[in-house]
Amino acid sequence: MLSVLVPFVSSNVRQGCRRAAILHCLMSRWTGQETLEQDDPEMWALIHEEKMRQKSGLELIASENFASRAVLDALGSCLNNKYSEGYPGQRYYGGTEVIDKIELLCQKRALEAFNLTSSEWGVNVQPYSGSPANFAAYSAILKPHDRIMGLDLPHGGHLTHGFMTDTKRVSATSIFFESMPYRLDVNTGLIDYDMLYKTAVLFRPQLIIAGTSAYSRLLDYKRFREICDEVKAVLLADMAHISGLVAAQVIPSPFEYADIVTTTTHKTLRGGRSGVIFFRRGTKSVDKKTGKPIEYDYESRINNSVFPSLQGGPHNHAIASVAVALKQARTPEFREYQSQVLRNAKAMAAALVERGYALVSGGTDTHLVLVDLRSKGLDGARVESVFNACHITANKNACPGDRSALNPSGLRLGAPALTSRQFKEADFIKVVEMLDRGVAIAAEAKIKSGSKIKDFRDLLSSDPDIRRQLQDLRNDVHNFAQKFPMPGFDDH
Ligand code: DSN
Repeated sequence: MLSVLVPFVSSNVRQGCRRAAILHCLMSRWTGQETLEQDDPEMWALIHEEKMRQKSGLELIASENFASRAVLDALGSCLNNKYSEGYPGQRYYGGTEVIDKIELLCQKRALEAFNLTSSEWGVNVQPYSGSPANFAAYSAILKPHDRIMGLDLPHGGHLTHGFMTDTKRVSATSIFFESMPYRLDVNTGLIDYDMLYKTAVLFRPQLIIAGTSAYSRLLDYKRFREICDEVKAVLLADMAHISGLVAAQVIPSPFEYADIVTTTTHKTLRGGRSGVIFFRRGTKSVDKKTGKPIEYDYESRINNSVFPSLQGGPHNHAIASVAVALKQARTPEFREYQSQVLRNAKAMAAALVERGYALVSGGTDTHLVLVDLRSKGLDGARVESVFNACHITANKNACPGDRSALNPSGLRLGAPALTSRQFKEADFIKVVEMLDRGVAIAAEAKIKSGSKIKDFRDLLSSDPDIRRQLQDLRNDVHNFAQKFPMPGFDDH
């Protein structure tokens, strides 16, 4: 039919017209109603591949989870289309009536999920994730070069808590503020609060962060508060890893003691990827001389810090997905899920100890365990590589005493994601059996490959016997994992 349209023109022009006509024809057929599979089969195939990876593997990354279909529906909704810089009632864009309702609903649910009253706490639900939330909170209440203290990254802290090495200020937190870490007592694997106190008295920080990324024990928020009061520091609790456990009230809450609380929303809380900042509001204290109330002044500072200081348009689809997760967080099913996360983590810890593994702090009170592989003559990087080859996903992690973050001794294992797939204690014991097989393969491969990690990785794909063992374990992992349902997926 196209050739009928251009029968009398020269060959070059005819070819050009033909191309344009085909293009036009293709473009005019595109309506925006095409499915992803029709519109972009390449991307569809990659997403499908990732979906199969998630379903057929064992997901043990402590900071990951499987969001519900409702959360994914909100994330993939038309809210992605809307700009709404500003806050409810004060936007820089038109057409934000519905967005205002969504953000206010998310704020209300955030307070309800943690049993907070709006007279004592306010909340900002716009941070794009946990790192921006932390930086927004710091820059709201600190001046450049003010002093902060956070748990050192190799001891279980987070990059944004001020990480720096001997030679480099790695995190922006350590570039823009002066950072002094506190650490674990290496003998117990527990936070050394006495040393934190002594250092804080000398360093006089304006802010102390109570938060962790790879610490399996409960935080003593009361002790943090006492230290902060002693040195007149603000106490910021970063509950990113544990916010689902806190919402379910299965571990202690930081809200009784903290001034500011930040969190991501996609870890134990199981929402979309986003961040939240809670801040105290109302009366802080009474002036002893004048008897007048002294009010908290965090609200406008934090709101201004998030927008317009650091961010532009809020991710409304993410905010809606967080609101959905916060509604779920008030259900009995969610509380039962979080209790099961704790039971599963404990079962995993006990099974590991039974098989002779050393755990930092000896066990767990939370959703994760930190395995110190030094007693097995191994390291996190080698074991992580073997696990990857068998579709067991976990991450290498520094242990107290480690010198290298790229080749650390530890392995962090978390229970939240598999618990969302209905794994129970007995299933985690089976998981540990498979982890142990992986570690045995890593030990054998290390003996065969020598001291270089590159040789170790090469050997995993070149040594026939190791390859066979990896294949056997991978098959067992697949057969086991596929039996369990996947929240949010069509084909379970
Ligand atoms: N990257 C996250 C974690 O794995 O702990 C923290 O942001």
